[in-house]
Amino acid sequence: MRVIVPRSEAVARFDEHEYVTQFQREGYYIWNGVLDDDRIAHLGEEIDRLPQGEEVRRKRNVYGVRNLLEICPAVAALAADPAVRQFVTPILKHDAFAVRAIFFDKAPGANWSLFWHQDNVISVRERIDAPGFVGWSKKAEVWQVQPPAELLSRMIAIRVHLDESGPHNGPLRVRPGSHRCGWIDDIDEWKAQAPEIVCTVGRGGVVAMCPLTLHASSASESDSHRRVIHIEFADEELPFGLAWNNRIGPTTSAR
Ligand SMILES: O=C(O)CCC(=O)C(=O)O
Repeated sequence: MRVIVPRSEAVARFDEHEYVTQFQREGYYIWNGVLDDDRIAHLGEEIDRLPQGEEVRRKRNVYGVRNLLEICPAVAALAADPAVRQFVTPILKHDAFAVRAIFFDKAPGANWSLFWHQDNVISVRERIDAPGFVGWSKKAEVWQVQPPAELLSRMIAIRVHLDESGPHNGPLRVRPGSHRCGWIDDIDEWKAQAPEIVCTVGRGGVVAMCPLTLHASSASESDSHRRVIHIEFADEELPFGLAWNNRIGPTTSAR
């Protein structure tokens, strides 16, 4: 299988037109040098300080956190920061808002892999049975539901990398163009038709991705951490009286 590792974008200037064109065609975009070392260190410290709770999975270190927009003000501030929103508003409307954020790390003792999949759930404030919304579950006290694929196709996930993600610490891999095909049943067909892209990205870099883009990641072969803050954005209200669990726009605050 052909594996393409994209060139580092660190030195180039962010070009909004190029960004929108690639994102819409391929369903992902990689950009380095978004956050500086101080900001990354601050975010890392704030996540380490999170008190034990249902949302926080910890072994030696924190390795997974749910509901980050609610429990970590530094991440809520990041979601409203122009450095992150520059990847959101060219794709969504200017009043787009963050609806969910999670944190995950791959580290010795907390290593993991994920087979090819599309992200298929959103977090909502309360359960209201509605046509097209299926597979209800509650995680860390928050309702999760699978919406129609079209809704996810109009969302964007911004992954802020707190550590370098290289070929050996389980980088994200994507199948370009898969976000344009709704729910994908035949993953093997996609694997045959679209070569995977390995999303290597530096500390402080960002991967922007449509939730429907087919993605996967292998376990890390390295001892280094691979910390990511993953923030999802939308720009539309939910139908049938459903409400997003969070709604952090450029000027509003959490909940
Ligand atoms: O960051 C990764 O390695 C993959 C995460 C992922 O697939 C997901 O959050 O759905």
